[in-house]
Amino acid sequence: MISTSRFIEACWGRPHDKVPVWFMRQAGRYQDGYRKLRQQYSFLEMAHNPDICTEVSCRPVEELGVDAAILFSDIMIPLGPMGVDFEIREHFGPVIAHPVRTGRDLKQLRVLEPEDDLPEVFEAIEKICERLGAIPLIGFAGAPFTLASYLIEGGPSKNYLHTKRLMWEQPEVWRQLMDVLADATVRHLSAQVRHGAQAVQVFDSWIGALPVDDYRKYVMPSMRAVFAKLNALQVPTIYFGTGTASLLHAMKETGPTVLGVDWRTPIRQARSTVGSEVTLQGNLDPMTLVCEWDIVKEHSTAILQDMLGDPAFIFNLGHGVPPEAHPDNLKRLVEWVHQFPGTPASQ
Ligand code: 1CP
Repeated sequence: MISTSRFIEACWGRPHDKVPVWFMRQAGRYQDGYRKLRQQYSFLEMAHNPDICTEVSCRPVEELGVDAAILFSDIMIPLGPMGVDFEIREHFGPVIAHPVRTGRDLKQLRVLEPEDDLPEVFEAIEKICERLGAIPLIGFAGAPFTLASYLIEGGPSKNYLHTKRLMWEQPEVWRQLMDVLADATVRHLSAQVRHGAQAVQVFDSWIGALPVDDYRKYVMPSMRAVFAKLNALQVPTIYFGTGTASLLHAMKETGPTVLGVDWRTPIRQARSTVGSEVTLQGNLDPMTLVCEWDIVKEHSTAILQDMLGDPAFIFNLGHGVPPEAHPDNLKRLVEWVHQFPGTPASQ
């Protein structure tokens, strides 16, 4: 398929008209429409209902004019059919009934069969793609480390005590867990691509908890395997994490098409760290969105100027849209980003 999307072109570092933009967590509680739906349904009810999922995934494209949609789902969703009993608690996050801490716990996880286990997700993807027309849909999944951190800790964590303990004290169990989760990530994303997703993002949100030597030893092998398999699908692959200043080079070595950068690392510094062969995505501080427009403009302009003329750049936030963000700021930001050319005028 020949794509004319500026988002896809920028993923491949090819010329395009304007700087593409989308926002992590662009569907969510900052939107009136989302809040209204959430009064009627739980998060999981919404994510498992193809019509609601389609509506919530498409609205940001229609309301904000972003260049890509992201599937409304969660990194935890594939873990349900793999045998993990969890809930999503409001204002908190995922809570796992029986955390995975031993080789025996691990044996209870079963292989994900995406289309059999989660048919509603793939029905939603087909509906979203039909409604979006030329705007691409980004599929996503959690990365093995970040999924493992929820499974092992039993929920959100600050210090990743149990995760690091298992990783260091039971390296063989850790390796098996990484393999099981990497396999699920690849299966889930491959199925999303089969049903129409035109790019995939792997969220390793909490990978910044690791120093680079541990990343290389305990995580990198599984990430290399993930991207080797995903890249064979011939859609752009995006790898995102937070707190990654010292990890960016190693993350790049795992082979994604695009590297997501959080707001703590200046984007020009990220570029000089990783070289020119990978597209960068980022990295406005999400907290600017709760401020007056001038603040959003000032911070976004600095990023856009740093990346001016770089065809391998996608504008995004450094992490997800906060629930307190002003929707107007997001709308104006899309218009502002679109005033910047995607490649130098001379090309
Ligand atoms: O645009 C979108 O909203 C896309 C949908 C999306 C995505 C990409 C959701 C909906 N979750 C995710 C991925 C996700 N889930 C990540 C990676 C991205 C990131 O770092 O933000 C992570 C870490 C989770 C786990 C999770 N699920 C959390 C974070 C908890 C923690 O450890 O701090 C939370 C709060 C959830 C629930 C959730 N997922 C999504 C939404 C809109 C919500 C809130 C549910 C609600 O409405 O109450």
